[in-house]
Amino acid sequence: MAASLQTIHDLTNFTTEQSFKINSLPVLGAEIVNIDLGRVLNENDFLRIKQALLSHHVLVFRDQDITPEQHIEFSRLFGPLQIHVLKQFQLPGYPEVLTISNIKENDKPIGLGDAGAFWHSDLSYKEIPSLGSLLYARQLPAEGGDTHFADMHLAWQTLPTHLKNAIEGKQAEHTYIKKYAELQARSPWRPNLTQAQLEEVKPVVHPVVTRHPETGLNTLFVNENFTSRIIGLPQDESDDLLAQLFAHSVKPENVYIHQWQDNDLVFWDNRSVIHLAAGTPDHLPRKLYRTTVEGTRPVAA
Ligand SMILES: O=C(O)CCC(=O)C(=O)O
Repeated sequence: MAASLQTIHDLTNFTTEQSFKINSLPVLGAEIVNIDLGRVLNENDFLRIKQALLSHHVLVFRDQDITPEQHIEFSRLFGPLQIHVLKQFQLPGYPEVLTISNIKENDKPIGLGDAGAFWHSDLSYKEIPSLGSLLYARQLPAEGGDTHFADMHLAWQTLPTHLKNAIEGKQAEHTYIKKYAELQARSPWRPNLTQAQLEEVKPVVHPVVTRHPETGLNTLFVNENFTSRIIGLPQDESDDLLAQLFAHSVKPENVYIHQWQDNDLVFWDNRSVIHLAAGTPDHLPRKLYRTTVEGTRPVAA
């Protein structure tokens, strides 16, 4: 991961270890209890968290009481942070923090309320997609608002042979604007993208099957929100193949459903999972803050 161990060592050499527990969740993911992410982390604690992320792909830190500065500081231990193209939804004063919320103030949305309406891996539409995202619950609805996570290593492992053969050696285009018009039709408050924003999110091409840079595991690296076509196939064949890959990826046996608790901070590995915001009734306020850690250029398996 990007933060050098020396930096971590310098930061944490003299802090005491925290005695947190890591409990596996069903299908994928782990819950971490008895840790305070607001404290400077001891090097051993950092390494345990990093290893847990690689093993479980989704980490649920319970009962966090942290400031935006602490959220950013913890996130930065894993690499530089990426700034979302919709800058109007930054937490004021903190460009690294994207507000995800259905709340409106003076008739204006304070956050990206429909983020995650389609399955995706964050920033797969960038040349350098995200290593992971850290989403911190600040206000939760009484019902709804779950986030679903699908294991894309398992998706690859269980892919039928004819589909594995169909995608062997293939690359796919990812574009931020694939579903943008559809999202604008559902959420009329979604701003039109400026020319400068469009320049920031030009289509990119990534391998369909990638190798996780740290574990070496193969991953199916396509998602409904951003993957627009398989290079070299006619569009109808590509649409049909992608539809089969999307449907396979999110079979219930591949999916962990996170039901948020107050003050959860969830850290997921965008190289291992895709995720979906299952939806919140409009009248129930929901607000979360997200940081996004930069990864590396995806490499073919
Ligand atoms: O709000 C959620 O549950 C998930 C948001 C999401 O998909 C994202 O931040 O990429």
